[in-house]
Amino acid sequence: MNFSFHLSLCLLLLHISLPPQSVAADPPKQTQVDQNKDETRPRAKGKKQGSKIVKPRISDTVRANIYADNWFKLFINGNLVAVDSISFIPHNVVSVDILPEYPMTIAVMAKDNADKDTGLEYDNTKIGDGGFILKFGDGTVTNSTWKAKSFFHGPIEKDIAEPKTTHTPIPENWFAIDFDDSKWKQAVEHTEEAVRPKDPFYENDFQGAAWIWTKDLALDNTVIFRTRIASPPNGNPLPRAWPRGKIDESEKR
Ligand SMILES: [Ca+2]
Ligand SMILES: [Ca+2]
Repeated sequence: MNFSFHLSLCLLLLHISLPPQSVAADPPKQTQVDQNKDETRPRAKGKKQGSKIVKPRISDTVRANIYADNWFKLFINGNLVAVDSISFIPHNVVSVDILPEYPMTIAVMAKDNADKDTGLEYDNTKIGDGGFILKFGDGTVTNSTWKAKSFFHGPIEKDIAEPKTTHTPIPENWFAIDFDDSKWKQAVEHTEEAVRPKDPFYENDFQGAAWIWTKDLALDNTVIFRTRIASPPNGNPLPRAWPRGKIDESEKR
């Protein structure tokens, strides 16, 4: 056996000893990894796919029915949730889905239709009156347990001939969870006859809710209401702590 024959034999044996699949062994494994990373695949219903995150569904929301004479904006736990889509007239009901979280601090700014300088409406010819009512699907309703404070009053002593008004500065954080409303008075309940709601009120569920304002339905024109709901008033169990995210509507970022 000469040297060159010996070298050829060794190379042949080395080639035979290499597993033929070793060169092409990676692609099937890579394909498997890619499948596991594919977030676009439809996931089996009701199964967690390697994640313990449970997201809320629309069936976890409740309906909020809100009517203001004449306008409102509403915050829940510091987040802007609903704004009356119609400025003053005609009167309307705003119905939105909300994802309740407890404790739930509700803060509402409500405005009667009133000129800022005279407190009058309809080209300074009339004194209008306010009113606010709300019902959530979890049983939350407006009543005299809410706090209420007026920030715009007039025309003072109903003087239409020479109307004067008072404006109280509105605190910047009036809608915050930790805002101190402990010195505010309770809201005052008013009768349906006094508020005289328009048709949309009767087409929506407000059963069990009371009309609220300050004691002066006619002359207090901008009123802020606040309340804190510890748990679902209808007795439902507390919802789990859903992942929610947070919208910053302040345009600060
Ligand atoms: Ca008024
Ligand atoms: Ca009004």
